[in-house]
Amino acid sequence: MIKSFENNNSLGALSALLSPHLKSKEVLDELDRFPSQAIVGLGQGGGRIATELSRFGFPTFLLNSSKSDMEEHKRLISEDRRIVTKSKLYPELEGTDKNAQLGYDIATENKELYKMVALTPEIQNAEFVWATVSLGGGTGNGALKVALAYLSAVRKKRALPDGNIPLGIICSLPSSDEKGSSFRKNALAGVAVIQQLMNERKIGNVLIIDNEKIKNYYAKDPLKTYNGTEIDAKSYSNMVVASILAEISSLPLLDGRSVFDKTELLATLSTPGWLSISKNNKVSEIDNLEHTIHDLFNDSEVLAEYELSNIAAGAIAVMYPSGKNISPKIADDVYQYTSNLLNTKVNLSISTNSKVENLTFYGLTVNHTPSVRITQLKEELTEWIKLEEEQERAKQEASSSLGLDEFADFFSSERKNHKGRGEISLSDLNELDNTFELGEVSFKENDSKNEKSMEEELDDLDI
Ligand SMILES: Nc1nc2c(ncn2[C@@H]2O[C@H](COP(=O)(O)OP(=O)(O)OP(=O)(O)O)[C@@H](O)[C@H]2O)c(=O)[nH]1
Ligand SMILES: [Mg+2]
Repeated sequence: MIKSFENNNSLGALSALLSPHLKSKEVLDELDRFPSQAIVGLGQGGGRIATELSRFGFPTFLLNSSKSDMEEHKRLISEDRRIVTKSKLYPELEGTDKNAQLGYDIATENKELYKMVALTPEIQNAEFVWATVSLGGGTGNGALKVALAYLSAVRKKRALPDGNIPLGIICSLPSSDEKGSSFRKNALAGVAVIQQLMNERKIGNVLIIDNEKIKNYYAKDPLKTYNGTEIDAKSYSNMVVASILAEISSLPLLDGRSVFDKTELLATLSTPGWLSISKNNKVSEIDNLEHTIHDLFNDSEVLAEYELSNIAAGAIAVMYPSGKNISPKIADDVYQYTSNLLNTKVNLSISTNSKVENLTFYGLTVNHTPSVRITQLKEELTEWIKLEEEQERAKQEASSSLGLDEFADFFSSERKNHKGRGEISLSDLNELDNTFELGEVSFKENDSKNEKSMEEELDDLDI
């Protein structure tokens, strides 16, 4: 079960970001109904996001090809849940240095570990499971396809009545000051994988953290912890995502004029699509409700920005400070304005709370199209490819001006044979048969690569 938001020593600096309503008696009394969630963190960024979420008491597993990346989380995540994915081909590598294709190969090599995590009781029994990943990198991004195939198969057993699967992804997108094409290629390839999983209804919501948006916002308003240390923008973004997720997860606990119940929240989170979360806690009086709702969805998105069109599902929550007068018409009005604006089915929560000082609004939309940052990333990628080609040309020119062309093939590229790194096998030698006409000599072929497939359901999956 979730730990109390009031007496939780693991929260650390995250505590400062949480909405005060999480520490209210209304919420604390109902904590046993808090939607149970489990987390699988892939790669370094994914591991950091996951660890931030683990502070609430959510069971959390980390998988990474770099052991040292995960060491930073040893105080919060036990060793048996920090799982190292090793590569036989590249035993010395820790991470992929932003090579998502290599990340995919390593994940495939380690698929038994991903199956093992998917089959843990924590993942099987949670009401919702999140996989977390940074799409700019190689290890986590490359692992997405493998991890999600198994997670989805397992979570399908807990599908909602409409068939949607309570499994989502939280992913970060690189910011504009991360240099080079590889971050962007990785990110766009990752988005393509995710979109396909959505189209196949293998996952529900995907929550994007736009590192560009967070960086710009954070530059204006950096956070200092109680002891005065500054927090870097990426750690801050992980805290923001953790706090907003806890806040929206608490909505079903709020009692009031209109209740967004747990089934509705899980149905929203399990709808395949890109989840946008908006928040406004600066309203002291409502003078123009329609305007406030418009601003909430258009200008108060917390983690990434979206075009407000093509929406699959929506929800709005309004929390009043206790003692504030609530107009009897409010539920009808909020419902009407929001469903007109979003043009889709809308869930509604209207409640009062003893700890909030201002009115607090939350808005959720599940969008068919991803964040507008994707279009920018595509443009940035085109520019980087052009720039890198120019750099390559300049490099060639510089080297040809040395006049050493006759040595160009001295270290021939044919020597670079990846397969050559492992031990030589009988089948490698058999390839030489034709060259030396040893055809009549027969060796018994025993190809260890053709292992018999295991019987478990997961083994039959085609990734
Ligand atoms: N939001 C967020 N983004 C992060 C964080 N750490 C790294 N990133 C982003 O993640 C990308 C780099 O990916 P990593 O997570 O370092 O990569 P990886 O999965 O470990 O894979 P390798 O490339 O093999 O190391 C960059 O775009 C970073 O901006 C984090 O804590 N939060
Ligand atoms: Mg790494």
